[in-house]
Amino acid sequence: RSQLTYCARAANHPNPLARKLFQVAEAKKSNVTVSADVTTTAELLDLADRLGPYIAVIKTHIDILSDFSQATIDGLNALAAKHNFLIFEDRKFIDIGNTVQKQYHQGTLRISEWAHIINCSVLPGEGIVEALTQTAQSPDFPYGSDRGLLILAEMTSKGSLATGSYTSASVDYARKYQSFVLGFVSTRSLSEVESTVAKNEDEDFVVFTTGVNLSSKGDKLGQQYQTPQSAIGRGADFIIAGRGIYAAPDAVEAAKQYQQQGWEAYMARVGGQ
Ligand code: UP6
Repeated sequence: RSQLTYCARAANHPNPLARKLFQVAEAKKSNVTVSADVTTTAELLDLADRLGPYIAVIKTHIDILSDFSQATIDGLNALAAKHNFLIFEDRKFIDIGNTVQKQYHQGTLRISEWAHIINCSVLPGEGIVEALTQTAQSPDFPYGSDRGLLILAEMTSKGSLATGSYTSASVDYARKYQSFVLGFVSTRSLSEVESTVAKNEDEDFVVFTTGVNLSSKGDKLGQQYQTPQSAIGRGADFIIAGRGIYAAPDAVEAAKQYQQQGWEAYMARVGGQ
């Protein structure tokens, strides 16, 4: 887990999008990613606008919207600019390289056009990371270094099989494709996980942790929660909360509460610098 401030990490990180992430966190004093798992464009844009001031990143599942259209993209882009947050599409790509390239950069959802951050599973092997990196770094990809990938290295659901050699391979590929891989979706820092690829002295992967909730320990479908304090103590740089925020009686109040607790836990981790 990093003991450095977002400010220091923003100053030193070789990846421009990672720098931007840390700058946004610092500027807004927020490490909250809201998982806006609502099913209409109107609800998504309403949440993004109301919670925008308190979050660093909005995480979407764009394929659960019943009415996705150009208006969804335009609305998200406008709100990201208005409130200075980044957009993370939690599509969890998991297929052969040739397929994921099309899912990312073509198709109905046009994910590359509006999502700063995407994620993938390494179940298919190294090729998936190689393929997404290749697309993002091809000369005719118009979004340049404003795009990045997180590797889904662990999962929060009960009985998750994303452990052991799967998690180690996630670290291997993150190290190998550092130019496009920002870091991980994981429940903790993975810097001490055994890997076949040597650790670079100054590597600084960004850790996003899902399954953060202040008032629940889990749901009836196997989700398992930890608190912001616990997640950040274990190495999360950004805490991801869905129902804990959007399903709270007052989503804005909840977002402020996660923001405050997330920030205090971060301050404690960096020693109040
Ligand atoms: N998510 C997890 N666990 C993982 C990976 N992703 O919960 O291991 C995603 C879910 C959902 C969000 O797809 O969008 O994070 C969690 O929502 P919740 O806070 O409402 O449980």
